Amino acid sequence: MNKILVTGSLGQIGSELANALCERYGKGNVIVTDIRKKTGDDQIADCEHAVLDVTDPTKIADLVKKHDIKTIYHLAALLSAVAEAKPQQAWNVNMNGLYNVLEVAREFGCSVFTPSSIGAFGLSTPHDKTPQDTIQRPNTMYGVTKVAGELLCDYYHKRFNVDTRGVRYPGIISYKTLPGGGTTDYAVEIYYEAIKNKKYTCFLKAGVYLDMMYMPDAINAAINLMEADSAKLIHRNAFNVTAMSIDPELLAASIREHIHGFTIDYKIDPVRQGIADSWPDSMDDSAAREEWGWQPEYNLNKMTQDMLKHLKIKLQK
Ligand code: NAD
Ligand code: AKB
Repeated sequence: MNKILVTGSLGQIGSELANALCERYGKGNVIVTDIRKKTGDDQIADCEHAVLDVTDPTKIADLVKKHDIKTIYHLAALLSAVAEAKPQQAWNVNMNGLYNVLEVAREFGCSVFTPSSIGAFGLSTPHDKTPQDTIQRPNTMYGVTKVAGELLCDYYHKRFNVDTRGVRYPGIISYKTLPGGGTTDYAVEIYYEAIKNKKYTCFLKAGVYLDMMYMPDAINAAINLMEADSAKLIHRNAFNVTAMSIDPELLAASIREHIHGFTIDYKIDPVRQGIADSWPDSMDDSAAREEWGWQPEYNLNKMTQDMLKHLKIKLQK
């Protein structure tokens, strides 16, 4: 069995992906890493854990050599809102971190999964049914690093034959680990506040449609793409994938079906509103469906039922 390294594994996606990888491939075959040491509060798989800053190429190489790693799920990054607040650090972590991972992958023959994002698009991109191949001129540091990352991964595949793969994730909704500072975080916060206070003040406007996906689908997307037949992949590093296109009102309405009297009001954060306005309303993910059989399981209502069920247990309500 090839061994797997996960970077950024204490984050929203990493914490759940690490568990799924352990279940699928065995705990002994997964090494989880993050710049932070894990604490008792972290939802993280019971497998080997190491502290790893992805801006340190020597440490990445040491871990890959030590554990004979053959696959890297590279999740360490700063998300859109944090990246706008700290653009220099975002460039360093998102770009130099990725470059370091790709260089180690080239040297040691690893495959690499790297998520891109709806953030890789910009104002001049067609916003409805955003095509797989289209204009990408993002005006955020997060978006710049995501487009450059997609291109860098393509380059490492063509030039060095590194098996690089990736998806453009939409906003990911989950109940285990809180999101790390993105524009779509409202779609997670709203569930917590609905259970705790029966009301939520949203930082994005009503009517802002964005693609979203429930965590189990996001995890399946990563694993299924990495297991897909390489010969069938045309768009290796930047597959549009989506499960639903929703705005805060639609999300609130689906929660209201279960929590009667739930209300939403609005206090707009201009930075995150500006970012959301530049992103697609809905993506066309037909390339992912055709090339590796992408198919989400959760729509809005199925997700809301599951989120509320698990969060009520977590929040003891
Ligand atoms: P997150 O912010 O929840 O987690 C990122 C993790 O990276 C954190 O645990 C953090 O401690 C770690 N980290 C930060 N700097 C590091 C460094 N220098 N070295 C090592 N680790 C470092 O992010 P996430 O939501 O889990 O996102 C994972 C990936 O998926 C990112 O590339 C992100 O852009 C992408 N993505 C996420 C979403 C989403 O909605 N969550 C959507 C689209 C794309
Ligand atoms: C963010 O909002 O930054 C992320 C993303 C969609 O990339 N959730």
